Amino acid sequence: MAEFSGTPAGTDRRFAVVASRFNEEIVEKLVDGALDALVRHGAAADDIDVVWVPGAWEIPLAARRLLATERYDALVAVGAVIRGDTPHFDYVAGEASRGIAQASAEFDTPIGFGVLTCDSDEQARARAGGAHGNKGWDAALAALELVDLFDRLDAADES
Ligand code: INI
Repeated sequence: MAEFSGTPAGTDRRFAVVASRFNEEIVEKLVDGALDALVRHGAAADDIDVVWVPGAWEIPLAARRLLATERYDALVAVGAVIRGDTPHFDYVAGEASRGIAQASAEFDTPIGFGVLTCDSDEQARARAGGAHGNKGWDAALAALELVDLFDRLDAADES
């Protein structure tokens, strides 16, 4: 039996953090968390790009653009969709998550999912460096782990 898992290792790998400006104060904290995770796990600052888009709706298209360049080993998507009084939330949150998953599958490249979908500002703050941690950090860690896991699977395939 062979067992595989990745360890978060960012050395000599290139990343982009795609961040949406809507609810910017919260998203900035997610970006900080993602960058911290990448750098602490060996990624060089010069190997990380941060790309801002207006809202979470725009993240999938920007992610596809970035992946099409083949410059990145993984992306980290961060944003904050917060429920309001209309069904708008459902469309933005649903399409952002679906689009990010599709881009990841189509380009066969990990995209850490750090887009908050919350009922309130309070819930979002708790997940952007508050009581529930930082989902930007978590998303970056997941992306780092998958990149390494796929490298190991490729190496096993070649041997
Ligand atoms: N975008 C977000 O990232 N978060 C939200 O909470 C949000 N709300 O609530 O409307 C939001 N809307 C903007 C959307 O992402 C697009 O930028 C906009 O519709 C223009 O295409």
